[in-house]
Amino acid sequence: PAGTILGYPRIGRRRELKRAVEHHWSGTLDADALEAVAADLRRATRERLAELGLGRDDSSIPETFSFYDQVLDAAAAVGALPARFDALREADGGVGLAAYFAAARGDAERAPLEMTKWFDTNYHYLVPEIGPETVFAPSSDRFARQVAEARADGFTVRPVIVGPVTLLALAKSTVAGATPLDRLDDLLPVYARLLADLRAAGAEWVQLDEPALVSESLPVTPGVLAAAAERAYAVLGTSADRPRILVATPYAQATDAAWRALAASPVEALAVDLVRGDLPETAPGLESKTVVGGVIDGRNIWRGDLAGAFARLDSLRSLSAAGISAGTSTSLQHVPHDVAEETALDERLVSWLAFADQKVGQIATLARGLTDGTAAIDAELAAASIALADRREAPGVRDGAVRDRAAALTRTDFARSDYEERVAAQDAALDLPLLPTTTIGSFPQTGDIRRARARHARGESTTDEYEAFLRDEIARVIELQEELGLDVLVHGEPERNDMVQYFAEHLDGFAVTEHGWVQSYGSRATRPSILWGDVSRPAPITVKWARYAQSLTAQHVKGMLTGPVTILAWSFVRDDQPLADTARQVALALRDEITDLEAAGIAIVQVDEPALRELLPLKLDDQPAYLDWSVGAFRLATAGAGDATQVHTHLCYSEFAVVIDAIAALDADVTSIEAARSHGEVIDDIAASGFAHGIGPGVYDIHSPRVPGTEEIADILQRAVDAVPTRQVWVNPDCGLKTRGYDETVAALRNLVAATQSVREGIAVTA
Ligand code: THG
Ligand code: ZN
Repeated sequence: PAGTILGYPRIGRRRELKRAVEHHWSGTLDADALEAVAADLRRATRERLAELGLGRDDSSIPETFSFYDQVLDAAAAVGALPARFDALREADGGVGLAAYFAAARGDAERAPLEMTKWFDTNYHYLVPEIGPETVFAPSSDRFARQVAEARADGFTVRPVIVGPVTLLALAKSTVAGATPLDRLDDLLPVYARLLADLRAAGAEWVQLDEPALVSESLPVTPGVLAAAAERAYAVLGTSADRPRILVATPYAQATDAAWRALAASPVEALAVDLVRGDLPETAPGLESKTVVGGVIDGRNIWRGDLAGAFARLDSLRSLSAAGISAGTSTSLQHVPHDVAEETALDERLVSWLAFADQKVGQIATLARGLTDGTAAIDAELAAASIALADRREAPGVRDGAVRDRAAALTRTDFARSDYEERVAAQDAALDLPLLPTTTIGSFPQTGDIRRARARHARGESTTDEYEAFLRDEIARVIELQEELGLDVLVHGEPERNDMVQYFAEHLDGFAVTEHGWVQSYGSRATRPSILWGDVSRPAPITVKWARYAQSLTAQHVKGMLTGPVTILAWSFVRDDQPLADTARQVALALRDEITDLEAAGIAIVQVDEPALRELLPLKLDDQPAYLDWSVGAFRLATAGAGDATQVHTHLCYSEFAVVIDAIAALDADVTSIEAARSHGEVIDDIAASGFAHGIGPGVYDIHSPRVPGTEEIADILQRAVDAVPTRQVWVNPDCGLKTRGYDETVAALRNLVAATQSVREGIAVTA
């Protein structure tokens, strides 16, 4: 076909899948009923895609439904689940919903698979565990059943499966010293069987996603990955009774070695990301493959330059004798369903946007252009160009005052005084004990809080009533922390729906959607804001709540802000200027907020950057420039703070090695990090790096409802005190408490304070 998409959102236009899956988990919807909801959703998706212009019977409609995660789907299909889930398999050894969901979520006896970020996106996948003991065997006919289901409705769809190289490259080894890729030759026959089953079910094409082939940031080297791809596609390409194979390499450009391996392999088609990558100069074998040119961006929500996209596609024609297709750069799972749902958004903004359905329409247009010639799509190309020109000129997209301020910045705007001077000023101003205790910022978001916010949003309560509710909530949280004996308090953030959306709602240059949900993991989704114009702060954002909380206590209350990199990472960002420029604008708005917090009597300000690691580019060459601007944006946001103001930051991950220098370069006074799940090993990394500022290694894991014992916390804390000079060490949970219940939170914090007391006493005795 002349056009296709690499994948489509699967959560449903109204998050139907989330509701159904969560009902199933809570026992109010049985497996058959869940399957029926899923089948209806798939059916509606195929009909919609056909309506938008993809062909019903030419394999241009991808089948990318998933109950939870595409990596887990592939692992389940080949039987690669850890043995602890064996008891949940079906009588014939098949992986049904019970084993599938247990692997995703865990149960009373079994830990779930770990979850981690999918390349440089905000999607999270489940990490397969693979070792010498893993038995690969066909274990689910789910993919084939979906092909047959579509066929019964008159559709010939293209099933999409994570490819064997990527499945193994993303897995973690169950034994030290081995790598899952060692098992490739055992896995390939099972993939070959899977392909034959798909063919038998009626599939003419299959898409195998191999994004691992673009990454330079995986534990396996690009050379090893390319060799694996060569082997995998030599075997699968010559396997019996298979459908035609499309190999997709989204998220960046495949490495040269991987590209050569794929071009020379016997597969029929390659899908390339032409938004984040290009084609390499030479690729022997390419002329015999269909090339799906990924010119429509699967990662952003802009309508973009359609004429440019068509010209790029047209220029590929000479490359391939087998033909060119229009494609998306990645699956559309990273964008919301349909901009037509956004009835409250400004119309002019809407005219610049393309969500998944609009992008499918663009693909249909480009496909028609490829078959019928440019003249056939002139009107559509012109309309897109007019929208693009309108966006360039629209008020708010470029704000002279914002630009002048950014242009006038000098080196000194990015630097605070020497750390030792700040320490002296802060010691004098803050009067903190050794091993100060604190929390990361949010307290449990109870049903009451969510309901109060929803009522206010629907206009069912007045702003006065809502704010009175928030004041009560803050007073309760402050009193609780005083009673627990914590040293540095927080207001608990009851006024925030989400740590990014809250700021987006209060800054100029952002718009928020009503239905723009994007899957984050499993049944969970976020609604990224749209950063469309120059960013500025019309009024203080957090100051009122911080001042109120501080008025209730003699202890220090931290001001709580989200950092510029995280605000960008979790929003849809503009594509018409470098991210670095946008980051500076956000940083300047935050800088003003800090000045106002200081004036309101706030002595400690925390600027969270949980996403600093997330945006790290997949290509090594691109990483230094990224770290330079991202660290610069944080410094710009915080460097206006006086010496006596203590700047904290919080980062949510435990692989520090790659970014440790960047963390040090942030120049925060205190950094809290996730460390509980790696049992304090992170501490050793920190100590080895010579990190010299305050550090709060998370002493317990907030991602689990389990209440950690006092001794267990004391052990982790003692380990920190043994490794790092005691005066640097802070005591805190490893992330915000938003998702926890109050009972477990209070019990855990009580133990945290008791553990700190006992470690302090030990220090006093030996001193
Ligand atoms: N905020 C934003 N983006 C994020 C996170 C965040 N991306 C990375 C990480 N955190 C993702 N983690 C989660 C955790 C929970 C949920 C979503 C992403 C979640 N979502 C609710 C759901 O799907 O039911 C919806 C929340 C709502 O109603 O607003 O629970 O913290 N921006
Ligand atoms: Zn965190």
